[in-house]
Amino acid sequence: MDGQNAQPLANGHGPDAPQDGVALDLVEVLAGLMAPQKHLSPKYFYDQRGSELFDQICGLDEYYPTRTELAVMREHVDELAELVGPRAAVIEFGAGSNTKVRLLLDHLIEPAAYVPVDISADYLVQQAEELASDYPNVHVQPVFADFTQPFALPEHPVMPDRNLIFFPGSTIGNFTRAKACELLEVMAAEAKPGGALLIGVDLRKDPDVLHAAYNDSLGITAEFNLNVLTRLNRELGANFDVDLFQHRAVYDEAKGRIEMRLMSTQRQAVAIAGAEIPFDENEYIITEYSHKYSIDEFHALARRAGFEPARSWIDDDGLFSVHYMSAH
Ligand code: AVI
Repeated sequence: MDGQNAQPLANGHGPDAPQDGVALDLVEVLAGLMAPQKHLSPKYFYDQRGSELFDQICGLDEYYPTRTELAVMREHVDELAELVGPRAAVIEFGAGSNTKVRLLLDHLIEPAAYVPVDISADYLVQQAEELASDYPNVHVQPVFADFTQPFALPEHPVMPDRNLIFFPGSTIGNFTRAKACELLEVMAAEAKPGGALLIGVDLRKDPDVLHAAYNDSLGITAEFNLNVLTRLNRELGANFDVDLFQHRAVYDEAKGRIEMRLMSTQRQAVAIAGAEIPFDENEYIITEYSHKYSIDEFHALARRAGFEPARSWIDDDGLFSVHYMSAH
């Protein structure tokens, strides 16, 4: 791509990419709200306000993952660059924080290409334009696709020596363990034999630390969670009274996961697209899982999906892990 003209390659999706994160799917939303355990997909958090709130979460003292992952990457990036070798194509699943990919592009040996893959075209294009002008020797080619399904990779002017799949932020934790395995299988296929994966994974830890990270004292995570109801009102004409729901984040130690919930403070009914959704007092919608792994657990999962763990780095407090794995 030439600096100013970042045109994402579409991969089986229509030309009208959602401008505001992933578009709400009414059928999916209703099915989730009518299920015995009400649920909504976490992909719906990220409208413009939700993305702003998530950025604020990443800067909170209590929310350790973002800064810890970056610190671990910074500490080991030279060793990582050696392992990756020259002329890699970095394929990022989800167009995330520029800081992390810049760290990679600054330290890898002659990186050949950068391919951010996302379903939200506005972030993709903006991020790609900035990177293309700052890294003129790197072929930046965004791909507009749902990365949970196999997608076609673009050609590059310089043939990369290997694909490096990059999936930071412990976003893998937002998938159930079974879905995480399927996603890792897609990654192994996209990496191709000889390729590799660099992935950030949040670790199991003291439940109090997790509780604080997902129930922050400033209430930003609460606002982030409740914002999805405001979005349903605005975009689907629902009539949620947001004041009658409360944010709860609960750690289930046996399952190794945070459950983000929106709890109804009273018995009530909510109307959405002609349907009526009844709530009992204290009944809740699950809006997100955030799974936590031990190193061994994550290695076993990745092996099942077709990766061989090569290096795992963690911070001194054992909060967060970054793994480099080869695809076979
Ligand atoms: C994006 N994802 C990895 C975050 C997490 O920690 O699971 C989303 C989040 N939810 C609440 N706080 C942050």
